[in-house]
Formats: sequence, C-alpha cells, structure tokens
Amino acid sequence: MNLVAALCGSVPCVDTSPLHSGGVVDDRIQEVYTAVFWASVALGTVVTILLIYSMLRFRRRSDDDEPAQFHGNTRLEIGWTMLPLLVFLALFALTAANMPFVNDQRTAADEGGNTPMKVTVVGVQFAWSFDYGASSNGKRVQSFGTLYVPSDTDVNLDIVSTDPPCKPPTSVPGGETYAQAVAHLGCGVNHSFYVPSLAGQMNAIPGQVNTMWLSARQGTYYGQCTELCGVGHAQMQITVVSLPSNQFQSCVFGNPSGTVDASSPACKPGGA
Ligand SMILES: [Cu+2]
Repeated sequence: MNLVAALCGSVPCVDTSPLHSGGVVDDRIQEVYTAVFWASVALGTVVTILLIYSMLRFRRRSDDDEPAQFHGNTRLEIGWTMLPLLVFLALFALTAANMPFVNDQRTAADEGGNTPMKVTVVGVQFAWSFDYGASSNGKRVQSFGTLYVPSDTDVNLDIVSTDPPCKPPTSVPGGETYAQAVAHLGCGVNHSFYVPSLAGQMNAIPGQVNTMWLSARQGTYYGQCTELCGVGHAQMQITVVSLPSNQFQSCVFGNPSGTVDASSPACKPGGA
C-alpha cells in the first residue's frame, strides 16, 4: 500500500504518483530523476563525512589552542572546484540529452512514416474536454473529463484554454487545427494539464497552443488541473483511460452520432 492510499482510508482514493509510471515518457523522466537522486545522495554523503571528520579532527581542544596557520593548497582547491563542476556538467548533459524526447511532440519520422495521433485538450472553467478530430459527418468527436487513448501508442496533445463568454468552435476554418481555432478565440484563464503517471505538466494558456505527448500502457490514470483557475479549480480532475487499440476505435469513433459515450461498454477498461 502506498502512502496516498494509506492517507485516504475509506475515502475513494486514486494513485497519482509520478513514481508509478504508466508510460514511456514518465519512464524516461524517472530515469533522469533517479540518476540525479543517487548523484545527490553520493555527494551529500561524501560532504557530510568530510565535514564531520574536519569538525572532530581540527576542533579547538583548549582555550589557548592556536589552530595551524597555513595558506591555500592549490591542488586541493582545483580538486574541489573541478569535481562539483564535472558532476554538475554530467547531470546537465544527461538532462539536456533527454529533454527532446520528453518535450517534443512525435513526428511522422518517429512513427515510421505514419502521422501520429493528435488530441486537442481544452481547459475551461471548470472542466477538460478532449477533441479527437472531425467524424465523417463533419461533427467534432469529443469526450469530456476523460481522455481515451489507444494503449502503447504515441499521442500528441495540443493544449489550449478558453472560457466563457467564448465557446469552443464547432467547426474549424480550413488550414487551421482545432487547437489553433480555439486559441484564436483569445479568451480564458490559465489552466494546467497534469497526469503525473504519464508525463510532465503543461499549461493551457489563452491565445496560445502548447504541445506535449504521451504514450500510456493499458490502464486508468488520474490527474488534476495544477494552475489555480477559479472557485471550481478543484473540480478540474482528469482521467486518462488507455484501451486496446481496437476497443479505443469503437469507443471514440464507433458511435455514428460522433459523440463519445462514456457509459458504453467499449469505453470501459476491460469492456467490449
Ligand atoms: Cu484549473
């Protein structure tokens, strides 16, 4: 049982720990964090041992005890400058080398020539909606509160915000993505999309399209808006349901009316 579950007691409670990874982006973030953590533990241990040794070995033993007088030690000084610098540069290089994977949306080149799937995430006071594109009859295919994704599949997310009096558009001008059409409305407040088990957080800012991506192993994951956005901020919870690919297709695109019916068996984990 983890700490969160222990704290919840009899209250319904979910695991949102980034330490319980649900996909490759969080796997990669954890690899970097683990390296930084153990480097910090090793350095902290060495410094603490040296500190305690120096305090005991070189302490003043009586009131008229004069400490040894000396000038700097060049080799020692170069050593204690270079060692932290090298550690710092190594951690910087490790982070910089992994940032493009974590930050940059997937391209066709990453997907063997196929265009990666894209979902537009719209933050409004006080809910999230998810737009999967237009159905064959031109209607936008959207779900509310829950993001459905095919399992182990790279999904690009365009993150936008709009709030009343603006309404998310029902159709999109040619040459624009749905996210750009929402951003062009230019109204709203800041929200932030964060599902810790899957990826880092990304702000939803009026007038702007922010991008991220995730890939989720089969399962259900939970998140929350992390930008205080008004009185209903706490209600802005996020559920991500990762379904086998064919089940995802029938859940999101299987309904002739173009709406995603969260109560249909196709949209339930382990359902039809
Ligand atoms: Cu919010």
